Amino acid sequence: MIKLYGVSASRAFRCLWMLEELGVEYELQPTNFSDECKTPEYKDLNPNGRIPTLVDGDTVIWESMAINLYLAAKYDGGLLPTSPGALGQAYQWSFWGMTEVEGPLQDLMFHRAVFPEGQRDHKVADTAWKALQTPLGILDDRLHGGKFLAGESFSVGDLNPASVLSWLNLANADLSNWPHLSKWLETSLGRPAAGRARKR
Ligand SMILES: N[C@@H](CCC(=O)N[C@@H](CS)C(=O)NCC(=O)O)C(=O)O
Repeated sequence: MIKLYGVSASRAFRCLWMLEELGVEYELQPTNFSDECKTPEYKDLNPNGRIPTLVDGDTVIWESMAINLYLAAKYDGGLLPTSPGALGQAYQWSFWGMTEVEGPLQDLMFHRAVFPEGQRDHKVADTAWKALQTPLGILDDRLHGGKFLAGESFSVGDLNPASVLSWLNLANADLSNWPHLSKWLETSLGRPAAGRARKR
């Protein structure tokens, strides 16, 4: 059976969401991000010592976006775009989420909401919020012309970036400047599979 190592309050949420969308049988192997992912046994699977990691038979994959692209390709849930152009866009928005958004968004989330007040650096949060203006505007513009990012229906090309952008909610970010993004994010995160993943 497919095994996912991680906890839902982590980047493993992204893969739990995908597994729940696909409706495949899987086991969540609870693994925290402080010590349980640093053991030699775990590092045999993922030498980075980070969660999530997916084990599917002989296949071991780490990196949350890669896990989701693999799952969408292997299991038929209609979540992998079929045309090469739309597939390319699914990769594009997945990599964009990781390279253009995740870093500053993590800073924003930690320094605005997650860290206890005494450990927050408001300058870091302000710099991160400034850095996010351009990518968030780009996504909003893209969604002005359509509901989905890769093809004509919800796909891994939406799930991957939406799972990264879900941190905007944890950071209590005001999205009123980007109504198309805001609607897409709300609709994506409102999918029943995302709700089930949050409860794992
Ligand atoms: N790029 C990786 C990042 C994985 C990652 O940083 N996971 C965090 C938990 S959300 C972790 O394991 N942190 C432990 C550490 O960095 O020591 C992915 O998307 O899978």
